[in-house]
Amino acid sequence: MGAQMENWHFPARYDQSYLPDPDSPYWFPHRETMDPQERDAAVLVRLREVMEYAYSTSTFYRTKWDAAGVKPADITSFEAFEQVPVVTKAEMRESQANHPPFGDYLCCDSSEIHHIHGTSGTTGAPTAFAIGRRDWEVIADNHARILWGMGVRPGDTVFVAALFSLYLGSWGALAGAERLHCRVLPFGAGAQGMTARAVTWLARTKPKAFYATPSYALRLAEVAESEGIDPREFGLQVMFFSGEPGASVPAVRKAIEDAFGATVIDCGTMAEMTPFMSASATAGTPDGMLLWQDIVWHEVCDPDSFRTVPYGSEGTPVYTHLERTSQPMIRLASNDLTRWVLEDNPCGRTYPKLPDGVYGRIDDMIHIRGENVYPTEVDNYLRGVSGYGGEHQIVVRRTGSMDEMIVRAETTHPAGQRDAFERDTGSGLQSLLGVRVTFESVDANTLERAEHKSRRVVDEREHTKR
Ligand code: 8LQ
Repeated sequence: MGAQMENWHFPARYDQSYLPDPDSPYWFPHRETMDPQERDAAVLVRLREVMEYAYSTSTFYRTKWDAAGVKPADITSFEAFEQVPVVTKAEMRESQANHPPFGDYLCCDSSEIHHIHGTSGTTGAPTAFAIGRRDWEVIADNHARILWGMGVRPGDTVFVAALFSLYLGSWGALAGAERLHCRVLPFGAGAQGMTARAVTWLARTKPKAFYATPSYALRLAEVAESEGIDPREFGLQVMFFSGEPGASVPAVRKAIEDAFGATVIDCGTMAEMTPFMSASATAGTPDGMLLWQDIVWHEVCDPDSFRTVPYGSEGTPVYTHLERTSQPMIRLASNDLTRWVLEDNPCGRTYPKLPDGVYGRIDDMIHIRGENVYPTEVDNYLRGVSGYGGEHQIVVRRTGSMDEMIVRAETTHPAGQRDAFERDTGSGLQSLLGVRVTFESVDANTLERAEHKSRRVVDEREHTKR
């Protein structure tokens, strides 16, 4: 069974010169279209191998699993695998504080490390990611394969418009596009005046594919339009996004499609999980995200028990590397929210799918007066309102003993003519969310635009507690 799966080895080995038949929609036809139960059976054997590797090479996993009474050799069923305790970000931070800089879950020799990346550290101590040289090649292969699935082909120009620094998104997209023998334009993002220059370069090079965060694509469209350039003139065909919800938020997706005239593809798990594109839509199944289960094992779990929920249900993604030998993540808890299904995909791949993408983080969900509000719901709603100026902010504060939610949105309506907009949008939001909303409008182009991931929620209740 495993033997038929193309290049199915641990540690992974891929022929660096391989390219599929140009007419094939699949990079690895068998792996991508095989009976999912057969694939899962091969993955189960692999999970044991990865766990044996991690147990024998890292104190972190040995200590954690010994304490939980888990032995890699006992993982003979998915039920057994679901008993493996999840890894949390807090544990990784602690491991790195005690064993700097990479933690005691670094499973390869430090001479093997090829790239160091990390979290930005804006919300706490940064975490360092160490990626081995061989792992980097394998990541590039995986991403090339997924890009092929999106319809990107050798010789296509791929424009990468995300930060080239600690952030793994841009580097991972670059590695995949290079392995696919594309022409890559590693443009970057984030420097002064860079968005206007991106407009010039896009108009000049007319790339086929484009990678960024969804909020940055909307920002770019605004800048192009302010310079009198229709973003459709860039001729982009495939725009793939990761880093935050957006590409699967219907109104955001439509805004990007309308602005650029391109197919929007959602992808991305977590930086720790690089190859992070293992959850990704395809040209033939452009909506939602497919879970490429032979690259990373994706589970959608109950957030308390961390047992998988049935297909059709909501839960939190838990991820396991099947090919990483440096810092392999085995049951990494994401704290995100999603829903998964297993149904026939138009592209013919037999992977499960997240039909609505990843729609929020458990800790970003606003709990207010007994209701749960997803910031993406507000975004989706506002984008459908005529006269919306393109950006907004959600402020949650405590006044006396009551929590109050203020939504401040930009509008293109001139001052003095906003009453109907404010009244209708405020009451529309209120009935959608089921909580009282104080709605305010401000001039268009006055709220800050994200050059990277957007941060629209200001929860002032956190500050009052301190
Ligand atoms: N996150 C990332 N991708 C997302 C998506 N497509 N939809 C919804 N939320 C998404 C390097 C890649 O871009 C992955 C990445 O952004 O890694 P980070 O910086 O570690 O952030 C991971 C978090 O971004 C996830 O847990 C999601 O909340 C969000």
